[in-house]
Amino acid sequence: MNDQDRLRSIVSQFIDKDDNVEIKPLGKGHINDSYKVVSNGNEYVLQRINHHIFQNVPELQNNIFRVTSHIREKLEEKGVAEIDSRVLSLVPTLDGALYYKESSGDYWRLMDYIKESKSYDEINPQLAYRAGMAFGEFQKMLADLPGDPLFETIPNFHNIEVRLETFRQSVKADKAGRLNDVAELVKEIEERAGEMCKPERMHREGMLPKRTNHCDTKVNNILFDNNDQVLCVVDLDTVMPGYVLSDFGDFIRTGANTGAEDDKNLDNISVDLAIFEGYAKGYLENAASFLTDIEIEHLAFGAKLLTYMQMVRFFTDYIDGDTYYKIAYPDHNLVRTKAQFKLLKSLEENFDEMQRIVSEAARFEN
Ligand code: GN1
Ligand code: MG
Repeated sequence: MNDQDRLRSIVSQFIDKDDNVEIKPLGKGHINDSYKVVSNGNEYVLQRINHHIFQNVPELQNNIFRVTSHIREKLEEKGVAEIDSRVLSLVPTLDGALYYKESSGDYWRLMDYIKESKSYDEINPQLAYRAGMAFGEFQKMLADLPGDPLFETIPNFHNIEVRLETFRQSVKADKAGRLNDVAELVKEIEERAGEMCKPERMHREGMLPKRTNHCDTKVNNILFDNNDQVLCVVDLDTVMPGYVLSDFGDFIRTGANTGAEDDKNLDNISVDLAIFEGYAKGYLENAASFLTDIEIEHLAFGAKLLTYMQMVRFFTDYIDGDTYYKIAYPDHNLVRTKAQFKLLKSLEENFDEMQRIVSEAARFEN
């Protein structure tokens, strides 16, 4: 069976068979494979879920179902128009399941495609403000999710202590024999390790709560409409308990970088403070009412932490021989590591100003 036939047969598990169905690759995710499907005038997103990374697909899909159903209810209560563009909808299989397991062992899911939507890899301060409002609202809507806490789809996903432990094991093993040329970067990581573990210490001391977080607040996980208004937040694989500073930080890491996540030209990379400010204002407009002072005081720190964490994660994958992230060329993970490090240094240089911006924005909201 060729690839198209295989994809068609998968799609036909979810919707009635259509000989004219169109299926094309979509998006830039580093983990799952996505396709756009057009059938009988309807548009969908088909995804192969990376089950090496998300090892419990039934629980993963159950999380997404709970989160999207809850958000849908909130939007209905508020009388929001065009709800289908404001929250993701899973399309079940014809048997009523939330995913399809192929005989090869691969897992697939289908969702409605959100019409007339677009995402950005680069934004301006106004869009950052709107994105901040959207992620603030997302956390707010999920604050009263009924039932058990969400399943941790990747255990310790944003736990930097655990990430550093894994990193140190990889350095020790040096499986791909790549360490010789990169010893300086190992040193840079270790020099900052104590500072970066602060949130985990604060959590143990009862000073920093966990809330329902998105945990992948990349700038391109927000969909905008043709008028550049936010439609909805997508990529819900990692919605789970976490520190709000993580969600804040991951947006800044991706949305307020003047360069690309994997920019080869390090001169392109620095923090854009106007975007930082736009996001902080939008986020606090919706979130200041439920955050503690300690959480607000650590939002800017979250930008440093998430950039550092991403550097550690890309670097670990480089040292391991590229087993986690999709790569486009052999030293892609090293290029990504260096790019994150450059951004981290810029965040360190601008940290006082970032703190000032956050406290100013919070004062305005209180
Ligand atoms: C991965 O697949 P994507 O692009 O949504 C990763 C994130 C990283 C990001 C780095 C499950 O996200 O945690 O921050 O790459 N997702 C997972 O760009 O590891
Ligand atoms: Mg993701």
